Amino acid sequence: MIRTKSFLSLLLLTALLSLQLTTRAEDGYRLWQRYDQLPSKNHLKQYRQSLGEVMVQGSSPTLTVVKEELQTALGGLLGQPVTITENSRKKEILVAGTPASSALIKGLNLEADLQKVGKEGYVLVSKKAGGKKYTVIAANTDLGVLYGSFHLLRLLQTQQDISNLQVSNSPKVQHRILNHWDNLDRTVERGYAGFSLWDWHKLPQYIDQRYLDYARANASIGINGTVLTNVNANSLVLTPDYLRKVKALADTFRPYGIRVYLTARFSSPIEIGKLKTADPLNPEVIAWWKNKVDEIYRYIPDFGGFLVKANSEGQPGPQNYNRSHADGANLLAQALAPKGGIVMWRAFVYDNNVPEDRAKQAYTEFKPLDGTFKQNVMVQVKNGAIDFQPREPFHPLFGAMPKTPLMMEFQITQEYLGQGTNLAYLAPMFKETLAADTYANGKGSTVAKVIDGSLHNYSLTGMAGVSNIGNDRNWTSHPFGQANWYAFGRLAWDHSLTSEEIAEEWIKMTFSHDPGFVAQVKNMMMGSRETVVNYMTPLGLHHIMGWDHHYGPGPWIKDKPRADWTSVYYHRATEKGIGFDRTKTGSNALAQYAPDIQAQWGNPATCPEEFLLWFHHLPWDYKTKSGRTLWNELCYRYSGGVDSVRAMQKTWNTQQGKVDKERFKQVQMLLTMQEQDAKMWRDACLLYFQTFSKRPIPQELEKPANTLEYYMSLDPKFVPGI
Ligand code: GCV
Repeated sequence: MIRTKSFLSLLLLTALLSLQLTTRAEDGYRLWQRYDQLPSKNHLKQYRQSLGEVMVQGSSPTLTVVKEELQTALGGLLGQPVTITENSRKKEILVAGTPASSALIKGLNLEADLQKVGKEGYVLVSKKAGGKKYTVIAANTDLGVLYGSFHLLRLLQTQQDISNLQVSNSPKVQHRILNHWDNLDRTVERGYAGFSLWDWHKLPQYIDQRYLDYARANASIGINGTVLTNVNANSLVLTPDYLRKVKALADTFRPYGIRVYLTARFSSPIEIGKLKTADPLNPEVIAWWKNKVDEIYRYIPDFGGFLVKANSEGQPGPQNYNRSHADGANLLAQALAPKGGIVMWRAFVYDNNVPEDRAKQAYTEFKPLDGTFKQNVMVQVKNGAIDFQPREPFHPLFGAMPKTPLMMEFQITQEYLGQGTNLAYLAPMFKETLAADTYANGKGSTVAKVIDGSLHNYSLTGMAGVSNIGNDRNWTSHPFGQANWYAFGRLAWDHSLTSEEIAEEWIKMTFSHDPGFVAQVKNMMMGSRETVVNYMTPLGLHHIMGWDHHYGPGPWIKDKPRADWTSVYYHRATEKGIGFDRTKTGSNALAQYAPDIQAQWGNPATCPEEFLLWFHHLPWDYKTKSGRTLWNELCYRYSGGVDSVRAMQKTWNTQQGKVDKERFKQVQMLLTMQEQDAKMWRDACLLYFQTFSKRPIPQELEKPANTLEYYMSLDPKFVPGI
């Protein structure tokens, strides 16, 4: 009896111990690539039957990645070991490869399908041949096979039927690139998720596992390039010591199809080349860049090229020598062209000394240069004309450069949307810009068509996203920040995907398949960006955030060294009204848009309300669409923003038990912070604007918790990301 009892306790102890070992704390490191066993028995049955064995013929570094990923992922998702083989006797198998690497694929007659998908595309098909049933991942290149493998895994991770596959897929833009604003000392400008991933000190010898997982995650969403360094650039990265480190990263990323790019500081010939000038037309400067580029390619034969911020916010550039942006870009393009490299020249330029509305300056500068850039130059344009505000109308340059490939620059990191603490799902914001109609070639000339090259037949196309990734264990600080990295990659590959589909995929892969959870969390995500707009900058307000660190409200910011870095420059509130008049009676920035848009946006009655105060200065008693006065509407929008955060809190709280307790708690705490932030924005902005409007906050709305003086006295120290 005693023996049986102790045997049973031993059993219990062993069971508990093994449970403890297997239920490790969920830290978010695995992103959307969790690969835990799928919950649906029916799907498991189907997948186990058709994918139990994987046949990958041929070998290359990329095919090795394919084999490893399929083995790990299928093993996890199917909950059983999966064999990777070159030959199989099984009746149903998964086969992956190119006609060149695999005799089996070659024999399946997929040429016609493959012709349509180009270098990076792939087909996923179910095929019967020789008495066998194949699930096929076929592509023209090994990289296409990798992308196809990730597509198939996504279908499994979201539990789709794969019994009759007929997928043909290829990216809509060529260059899908993350921009890291990472400094060599590992701080990250506008980064809220810890320090830089790049451990320069330990490179090139030490290859952190993170680099590989970073590459896997990026490849899984189709990202094929990474700019490693900050656009506020340091020329040191172009010296041999650093190039050896860059080479180590490039070698690590290569099998995943990710090319490495660097930011080029325009004054590098002086700083590290000991020349007296960086004038782009000077023969010594031209020779210096050519030699530098040759040197880089000796380290990194597939180096992608340069991203450049010039003559903007203190960065040096061609204008220091009375040369144009085209002269500067072409200097680098000429050096890179023989090697196949590109230049991404940023259009984010504005000058405090130019007495023109900041919103107009990039267009004024670049429009006359259309058609003067070399063939391997893309001009990289932010989604809006100011600076990644929670909402901006699309940048007027998108309708104005038919002869110059324009590359989109989105900001994934939430510099102006609550940084690392606020939940804001950005796909709806990205989509809003992409769907905007420029009318460049008549109705239907969307920004998406400009970017994918179909409107103007660009030979180069691209989309960049300023990264939100750091060395925080979960990569993005806020667990929902991962969704923005994911959404950027998915949209860069295919801008026609909807925000809803992307959210749904991401939730299932990252959190849970529970239908109630998926529906509620998707709903919460879909409204989250609008919520942030409402409690920060409703009705077209913009650039009214805290000084320098940009966290929290600061509509009172004035009297700084640069007028265009203050808030009063943008909201222009007086006792009479509020808003920036950008119509004919004001700065006339509107004239940079097509006539159809001017007609619509130029009249407050037809201007979309979300851009009202972006384009118009209106009296406090102006009647808005709701029938309320402008002042009351502003109060309602700010209050509505806070209410929506509270609604998100409620939704999340009802999900307890449906996700692991670690991430549940993290999101819960962050939503508490977000509610406080939202209240602070509402109270500070309404109290400040009230000093001009001199009108009461409507009776029925919650009143500010503190005085304006209190909010103005807040001065948070050491906010990350500066
Ligand atoms: C990298 C804004 C940010 C800067 C950033 C700049 C840019 O001004 O606040 O931190 O600098 O945009 O995009 O170059």
